[in-house]
Parts: sequence; C-alpha cells; structure tokens
Amino acid sequence: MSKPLQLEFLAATDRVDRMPDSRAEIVVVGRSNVGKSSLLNALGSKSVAPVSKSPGRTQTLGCFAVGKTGGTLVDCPGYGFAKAPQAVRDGWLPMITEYLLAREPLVMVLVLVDGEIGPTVDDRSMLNWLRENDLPCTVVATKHDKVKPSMRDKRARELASRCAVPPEQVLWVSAAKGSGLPALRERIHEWLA
Ligand SMILES: Nc1nc2c(ncn2[C@@H]2O[C@H](COP(=O)(O)OP(=O)(O)OP(=O)(O)O)[C@@H](O)[C@H]2O)c(=O)[nH]1
Ligand SMILES: [Mg+2]
Repeated sequence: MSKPLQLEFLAATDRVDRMPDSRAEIVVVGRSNVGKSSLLNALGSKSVAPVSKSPGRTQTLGCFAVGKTGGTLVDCPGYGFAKAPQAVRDGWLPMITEYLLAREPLVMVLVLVDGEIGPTVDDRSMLNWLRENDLPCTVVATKHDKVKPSMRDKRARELASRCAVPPEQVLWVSAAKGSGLPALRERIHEWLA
C-alpha cells in the first residue's frame, strides 16, 4: 500500500483569479456523480471533499494542498447534470473552461469516466476540447468495483477505444475498494515534481 496523500483544504471559490497560489496543479474533471470528490478523499487519509449520492454536490473549484510539495489538487463541479437549475448549469462549464485555459500552474487534467457506464457524449466532447487546446490529460476510469470481474478486460478495451487512448494509458480506480490508488498517487507525485 502506498502512503495516502496529505491533502489539506485551502479554498473553495467560483473565481479562477481568487484561487490560491500553486507550484503545480492537477485538476479532476468529469460528469456529475462520476466520483471526483470520492477519489480525492480516497487518495488522501481523511475526507476533505463533500460527496453525495445525488449529482451536483460540488459547486465550486475546491483547492487542496498536497503535503509539503507546494502542489495542489482541484475538485470541480461535474458537467452533464440535467437537474441543476439552468443558471447554475450555465455557470459551471464556463467556469471550468475558463479555469482550464487560464490556470498557469496546471500540469494535468484527470478526466474521470464512469467505469461501469463508459464515456458519455459530454466526456468525449471534454476530451476532444482538451486535445484541441493542447491541454495534458489522463483518462481515469472510476468505480472499478462495480464492473464484474469477468467483464473487466473487455470493458477496459472498450472504454479506452471510445476515449481514443491506448488501454494501458487508462488508470482504473475504485475509491470504494482502494484499487488503482497506489499507481495514481505515484503518477500524481511525478506530475507535481
Ligand atoms: N461503488 C462505488 N461508488 C462510488 C465510487 N466512487 C464514488 N462512488 C459513489 O458515487 C456517488 C457520487 O460520488 P461523488 O464523489 O460525490 O461524485 P462527484 O463526481 O464528485 O459528483 P459532483 O460533485 O456532483 O460532480 C457517491 O454516492 C459515491 O459514494 C467507487 O469507487 N465505487
Ligand atoms: Mg463532487
């Protein structure tokens, strides 16, 4: 087992220009309910980001310091959440895209895709948009525990192909069971180094 990340809450804001300074930053994006906040909590040693069964829980950019590295992790509101009020929905995507284009210390965008459901239309547009804008991204497939063991190889090939990445580049994780977390922590340390 790798050591949990020492995550400390710094700020939650809807203003990119009010985010705390960072030496290097990794952001977690993905549709609502895919497990972004759960993943951050599981990477650390305590619960720092609020989680909910109903989509739309995270509504601001949540900034967390990663130990003494000077690096930060950022939790985002999810996209593709039809039940959020229109005004809120209209606000989130521009906020996230502004953040992605303007945030100087950004070194990696983790695009979370539900491992059970596979990439949605929104996930695929997000990936295409990131590539068009030359932003570094890594696909992380969540909820590995929900995929039947007999289906895992097939699902891994399908998900990767639909995200247009080689299967070995997709990181599969389960926040619930802890699988895949040591490998992801190692990558996080590399990206922040
Ligand atoms: N089985 C299982 N459930 C998970 C896992 N990760 C998250 N969940 C569940 O998925 C639901 C949504 O989790 P969140 O972490 O709040 O999702 P989110 O992407 O932050 O959602 P928003 O903040 O609404 O964008 C919760 O009920 C979690 O318990 C996992 O690895 N396995
Ligand atoms: Mg959340």
